[in-house]
Amino acid sequence: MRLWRAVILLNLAVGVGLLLGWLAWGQQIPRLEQQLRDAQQRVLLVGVERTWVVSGVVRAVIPETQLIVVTHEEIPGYMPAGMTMGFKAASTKVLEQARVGDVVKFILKGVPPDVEITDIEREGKS
Ligand SMILES: [Cu+2]
Repeated sequence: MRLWRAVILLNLAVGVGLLLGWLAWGQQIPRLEQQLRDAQQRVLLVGVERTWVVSGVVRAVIPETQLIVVTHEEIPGYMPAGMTMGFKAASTKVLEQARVGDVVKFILKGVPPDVEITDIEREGKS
């Protein structure tokens, strides 16, 4: 066999090997990256400021303590769904936007457990 034939065959073998390797492993990378992102979403990093967009229903508004009591959906990495609890409103404006019985989406922001509602938006009536 001539040398150039051996070189071409070797290159082809390496090329096929790389292709098979990419097919086997390379295509897993996007899936692994997605899993990593999901896991990071679920882990509560202590001492790190977090922001969540949370759905819920307003149950009470307590101006004296600046609290909005809501039954909320899951807050990933922080709280399960179905809890009814009070969150501090970041401002009087936010507090005034909350009405008992409203179905809302709100922004919860802070370093857990020191979190507060920085914005609230009405989506409907329960
Ligand atoms: Cu809760």
